[in-house]
Amino acid sequence: MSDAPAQGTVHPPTWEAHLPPGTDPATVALTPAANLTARWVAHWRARPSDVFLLDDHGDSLSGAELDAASATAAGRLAGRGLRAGDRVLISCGSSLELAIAHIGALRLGLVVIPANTAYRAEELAHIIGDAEPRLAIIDDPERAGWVRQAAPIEVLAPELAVADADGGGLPALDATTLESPALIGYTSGTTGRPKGAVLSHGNLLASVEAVRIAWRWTPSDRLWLCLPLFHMHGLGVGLHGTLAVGASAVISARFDLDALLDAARQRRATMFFGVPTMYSRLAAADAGALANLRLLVSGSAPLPADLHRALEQASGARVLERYGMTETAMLVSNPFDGDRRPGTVGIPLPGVELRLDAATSEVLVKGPNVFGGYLGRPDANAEAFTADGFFHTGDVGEYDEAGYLKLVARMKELIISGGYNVYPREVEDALRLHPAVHDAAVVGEADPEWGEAVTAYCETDGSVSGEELIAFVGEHLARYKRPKRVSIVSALPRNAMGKVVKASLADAPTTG
Ligand code: MLC
Ligand code: AMP
Repeated sequence: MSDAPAQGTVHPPTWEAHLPPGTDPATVALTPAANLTARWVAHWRARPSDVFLLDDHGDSLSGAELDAASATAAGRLAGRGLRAGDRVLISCGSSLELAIAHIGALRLGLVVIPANTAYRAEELAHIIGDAEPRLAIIDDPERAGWVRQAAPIEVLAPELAVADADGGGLPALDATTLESPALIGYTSGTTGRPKGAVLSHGNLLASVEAVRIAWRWTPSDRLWLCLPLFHMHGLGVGLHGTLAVGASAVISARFDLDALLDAARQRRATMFFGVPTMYSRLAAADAGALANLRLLVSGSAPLPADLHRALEQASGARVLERYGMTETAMLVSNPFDGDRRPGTVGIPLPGVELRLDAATSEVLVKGPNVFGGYLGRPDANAEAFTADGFFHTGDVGEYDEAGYLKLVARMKELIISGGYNVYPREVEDALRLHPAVHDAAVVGEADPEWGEAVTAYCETDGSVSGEELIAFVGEHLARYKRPKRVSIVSALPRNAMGKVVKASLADAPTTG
């Protein structure tokens, strides 16, 4: 008999494996405050002169400053008539002003809809039509114009911490409950047009408490936070986690190797969270600089096992890979103590129950971090959960010989390029809008820099080039969704039903 347990008989480690030695699991409380912002504010008031947020330009905010500035921002929003439960769209590059605006909105009880700054008019209009925000905070005039075209709502710049005439007095702050919605993250989930995943204060607090415990994140840590603050990784883990721990973060507007080296050496950063594309660039440049950091976390896309090993060889650091989603925040992580296994995402985080569907091996999850459902989508919600309340992730998993989870495939049609999600359907639809395109099929092909590169195969009337089609897609969709490669083919491979066979696309004859 083989020593390796057969798939299905492995009993994977449960979340207790993440606890510091000697911790009684019964004492772990994942929602130790009335809501998310109450948890943050308690740290600022306990240590008012400590620095909590910094930026690349040398500016910083102490606890007392963050408390006052976010209250002023909340007052500005209240002065515009916004009340707890109202929705606000925020689409801004990273800055201290953005952080203050976001925190102020949440303290007022508003529901924040973060939107990628790369989105173009049509992508923003879909979100605005679906979520009906009452106000938008945008840092760019072109995007502000697109928002106003989509709906007659007020658009403010992120600099809200300046009281104005309609400041509106002091609203009630930090007064929501754990059940109150806090964030609506747009994602296409398994299929279709992007849907708004509604996450409550309790969901977000439980997730950051779980990683605080699992990663031994302490107030003396300083995160170099260059991930954008409009997706779960940078916002829900990086910023919210820093604030919940009472730690500090250097907010950086972009991923830049020199800035990371500077942060590690001069700004006393102890942690870095990145997507695999960032780690691959670091490995090619100066991975040795990572040696100064206490913890390196990778997520949002698979970290290739050989890149994991190359980083260890160059820096001595063993990257900790974890797995999460917009709908669930953080789910599974390699352990802080113990083996970090390349090619796996690890063990369920505190509070997370996980099982693999017996028929499909789809990863199914349940826990206080898992969202309640998509906004206004009873149809999608009925399909998203099992009868006993487990969420269908759309990821296919298996356990390795130590019981660590490996993600081996996706049931959902999704391309992950540099940590950003691209849905083949939306790129195909954009390509089909071009008058010379008869039909198009889009897939993700393996790519050393982006992990997966958006790749298009188009049947055309012969009057358009691949370059022109790439530019055309960029007029309709965020630029990172543009195909990196376009092949003009004489015919897309189809099955007997006339459906495109995506697995055979690479063999389709091209027309030059
Ligand atoms: C930028 N470009 C991309 C791209 N990012 N193309 C494909 N995929 C991407 N991810 C293109 C731009 O359109 C531009 O093209 C050119 O690259 C340079 O743009 P840039 O902005 O200067 O790029 P750069 O700063 O190098 O961006 C690379 C990156 C960025 C890796 C830093 O993509 C990034 O921040 N990724 C992180 C995404 C993220 O936060 N994901 C978390 C999702 S939450 P042109 O032609 O216009 O010049 C989630 C849950 C979980 O998944 O588990 O965490
Ligand atoms: P998003 O919808 O942007 O939240 O992306 C979530 C998806 O990213 C998950 O369903 C996974 O497919 C993928 N993902 C996140 N972390 C990892 C990881 N460490 N390895 C592989 N895929 C990941």
